[in-house]
Amino acid sequence: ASSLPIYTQDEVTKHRSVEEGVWVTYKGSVYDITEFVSMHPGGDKILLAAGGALEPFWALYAVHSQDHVLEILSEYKVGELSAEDRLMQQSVKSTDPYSTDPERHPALRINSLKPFNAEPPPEILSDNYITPSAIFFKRNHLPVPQVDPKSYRLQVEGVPGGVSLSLSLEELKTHFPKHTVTATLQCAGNRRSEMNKVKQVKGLNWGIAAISNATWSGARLKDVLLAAGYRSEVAQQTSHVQFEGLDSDVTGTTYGASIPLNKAVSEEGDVLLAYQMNGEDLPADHGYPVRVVVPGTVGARNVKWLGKIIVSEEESSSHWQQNDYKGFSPATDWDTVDFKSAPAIQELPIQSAITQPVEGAVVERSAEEVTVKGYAWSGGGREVVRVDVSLDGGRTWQVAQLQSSEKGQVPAPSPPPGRAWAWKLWELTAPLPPVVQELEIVCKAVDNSYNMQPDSVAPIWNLRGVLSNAWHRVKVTVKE
Ligand code: HEM
Ligand code: MTE
Ligand code: MO
Repeated sequence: ASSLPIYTQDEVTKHRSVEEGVWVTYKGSVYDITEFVSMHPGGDKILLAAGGALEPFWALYAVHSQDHVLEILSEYKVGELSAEDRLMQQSVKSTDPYSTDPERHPALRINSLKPFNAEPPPEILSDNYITPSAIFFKRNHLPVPQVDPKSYRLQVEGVPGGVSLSLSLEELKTHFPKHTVTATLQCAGNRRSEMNKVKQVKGLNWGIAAISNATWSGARLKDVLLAAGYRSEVAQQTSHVQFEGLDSDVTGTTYGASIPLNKAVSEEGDVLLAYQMNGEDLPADHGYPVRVVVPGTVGARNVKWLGKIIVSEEESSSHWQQNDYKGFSPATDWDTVDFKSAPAIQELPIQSAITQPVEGAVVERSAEEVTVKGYAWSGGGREVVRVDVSLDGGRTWQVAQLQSSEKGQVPAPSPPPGRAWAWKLWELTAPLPPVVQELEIVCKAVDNSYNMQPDSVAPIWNLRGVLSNAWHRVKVTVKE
């Protein structure tokens, strides 16, 4: 039993500012966190909980479900909540904002449950040229919003000299030609775990599968902007197209991002307001009913659950456009970083990775051969033209076979120049090198601008762990 005083909820509620003191409750205890407010790593969002319970906020920001957070909290305990008020709290039990998230495929490897972030096992990834939606990597910053397709409206604003539009799902589907694009999406944080091994970075510890490939169908963004009165003579070519999602946090802040207007209106840009993925309605996790697909561009700009499109002279002011998804020097740390000093990531660099065999696998000497598989992709519509594979840590190389459609199907014709939006899967079957007990398998890809991957990760390390695209290395044992 604690000898600390007992407080009523009314007394706690009086402490909601730094001047009056900031009190909160957690599991029936009372905390005076006034001193901690200025030290909080999450900034002054902490004040949202002032005078009330932490639980609903911590349910939204799962970063708090760690022992070290509870240890910090325990230092500020000043009392217990009265039994009556405790009962009250239990009856209005915090509703979990993630309780309406959809069911997910059990094969996914979960990086974080709330919000939901998961990637498929790599060996499944390379089994399908078109990634089945159920195992397509999922990257959510917030709870999945529930959108009623009947009342859904897509707002379009800010077209210079044009008009605002408010389109129903039906109108988007019937007033604009349907266009289909096969495009690979990759998160800027794909392969972050390899950077983490060099030195700790901040972010989800993605393996090599925060990348997937799908066919997307919808209206061209260009056509919708034209319908809103877009004319190239009037538009500022330096403008941006901002996208707002319908997913939001407790403060009502929505997910947002932007792309350059040039990409949005380009005949060759293939930017879609997609309502279908792999021939079906978009799944809830991938943006139902409408998402932006910006081929060749980092995942973060492919805004899901799209609510609003705004043409503007400014980039999106969203946290994810301004203070995240940017690259820095290995010399930059959290004390010196100035997010304004770097451009937002748009097109991604050349990338490839080995999906089979996986690290630590055993190959039998008696098999005489080893088959290596993987994916390769480059941003900005640049086509992968070659993948080199080494079985001896990069001393000697062999050229892998590239696959640009589902196995057994007629190979897709080469994409028009600058519009290679989809990855290539690749494969190499080679004789096992004699004598060795271990293979260090390495891959590296080349795109049609002859961009190549850097050979190691340390020189491209950055504090946020983005743009991790060094040669991929996998060690396997050869069993005699
Ligand atoms: C992050 C403590 C209340 C929002 C953190 C972290 C700590 C912390 C230690 C860093 C965790 C890590 O990265 O390992 C606390 C304590 C609280 C509190 C002790 C109460 C006494 C809140 C509340 C909110 C909030 C009420 C929101 C309404 C956040 C956010 C971050 C964060 C958004 C992530 C910041 C980032 O990484 O960008 N908090 N927190 N916190 N907190 Fe809190
Ligand atoms: N759109 C909204 N509205 N909310 C989000 O959290 N995440 C972005 C992007 N679009 C996100 C979003 C990020 S960082 C990525 S990598 C892709 O969606 C992931 O798309 P996927 O979940 O369909 O794979
Ligand atoms: Mo992402």
